[in-house]
Amino acid sequence: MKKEYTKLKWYRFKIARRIWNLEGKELLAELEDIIQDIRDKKLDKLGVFQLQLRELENMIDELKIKPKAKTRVHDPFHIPASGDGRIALFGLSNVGKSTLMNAITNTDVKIGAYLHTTRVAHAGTLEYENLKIQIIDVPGFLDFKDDWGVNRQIVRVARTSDAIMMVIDLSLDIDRQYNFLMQQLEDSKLVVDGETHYKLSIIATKGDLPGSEEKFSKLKEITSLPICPVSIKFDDSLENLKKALFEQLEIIRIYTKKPGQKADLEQPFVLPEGGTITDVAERIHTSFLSRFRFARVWGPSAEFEGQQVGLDHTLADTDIVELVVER
Ligand SMILES: Nc1nc2c(ncn2[C@@H]2O[C@H](COP(=O)(O)OP(=O)(O)OP(=O)(O)O)[C@@H](O)[C@H]2O)c(=O)[nH]1
Ligand SMILES: [Mg+2]
Repeated sequence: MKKEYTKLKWYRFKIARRIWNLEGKELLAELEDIIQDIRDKKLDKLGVFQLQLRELENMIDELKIKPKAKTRVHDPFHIPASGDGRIALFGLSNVGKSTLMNAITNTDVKIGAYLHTTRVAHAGTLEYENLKIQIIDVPGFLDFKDDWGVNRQIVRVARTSDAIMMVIDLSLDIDRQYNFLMQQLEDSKLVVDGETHYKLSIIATKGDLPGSEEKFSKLKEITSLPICPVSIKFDDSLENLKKALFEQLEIIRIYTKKPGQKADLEQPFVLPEGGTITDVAERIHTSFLSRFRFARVWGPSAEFEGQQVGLDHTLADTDIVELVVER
C-alpha cells in the first residue's frame, strides 16, 4: 500500500506541473491525455489511483458543463502557478494567515484585527535556499451561511496546490477549528475515509499568546498530522516554518556540473523525492537518455565523492550530478 501511495504521489507531482497554467480547452485536452496515460500504464488497477481518476473525470465534467462566457470574467481566485511548488493556506478568519504570508514572502497583504480582512486569493513567493515556493493566502473560511461560494473557492485553491497547510490559532478553541477544517476537507473530498493524497499539515499560530502552550499540547493529542508552531514575534519560529514548508513539498534540489567544470550551485533541478539520474537526464535533454554512459555523484546520496552510478540511482537533496554521455 505504501508503495502505491508513493507512486500516486509521484504521479500527482507530474499532473500538477502539466496542468498548472492551463485553462479551458487546453486544460480539457491535457486532462483527457492524463487519464489515457493512467489507463495505458494500467495504474487504474491500483486502488489508490481510483480516487485520482474520479477527481480528473470530475474536473472534465465541470469544464464541459461550464457555460461559455461571452466576455472573459476576471476570476480573483485563479492564480497561475509559478516556482518549484505551490502551497495553500487553509484556515478560519483572523487566525493570522496573511500575517504569516507577509512575514515569509515578498508580498504585502492587508492584515486586520477583525474578521474577513482578506477577500480574494493572493500569491507570494517564498525564497528558500535556491527554491521559489509559491504561497497562496486565501480568505478565511466562512463558518456561517456561505452565500458567496467563498469556501468552495478556498477548496479550489487547495486542490491546485502541492500541499495544504491548515492554519490553527493557538489562542482560540482548538477542537472547533480542527473539526471544522477537517469537515471542509472531507466535504470537498480532499480527504476520503481519513486518507488523502494531498500533503497535509498544520501551522499553529500566535504561539506568543497566554495559554498557547496548553492549546498546542491539546492539538498534538487530537491529530497525528505534523504541526509547526509559530509566532510572528519569534523569528526562529518563522525560520522553522520556512523549512517545514519546504519539507512539505517533498522535493529535492539537484545541482549539475559539466565534466571538468565547477557545479552550478545556484540553479537546481527540482525533482520529487525519490528522483533518479533518469529524471535529471530527461530534464537536461531527451537525447541524454539514449546517449547516456554513466553519471558521477557528489553529496548525500553518494557512497563516496564522485561515485559512478547508472540511470536508476536514487538521488538525495543537494546532490551534485555529472552526466557522461556519448558524443
Ligand atoms: N499575538 C499575535 N498576533 C498575531 C499573530 N499573527 C497574527 N496576529 C494578529 O491576528 C490578527 C489577524 O491577522 P491576519 O493575518 O489578518 O489574519 P487572517 O487569517 O489573514 O484573517 P482573514 O484574512 O480575515 O482570513 C491581526 O490582528 C494580527 O496582528 C501572532 O503570531 N501573534
Ligand atoms: Mg487574511
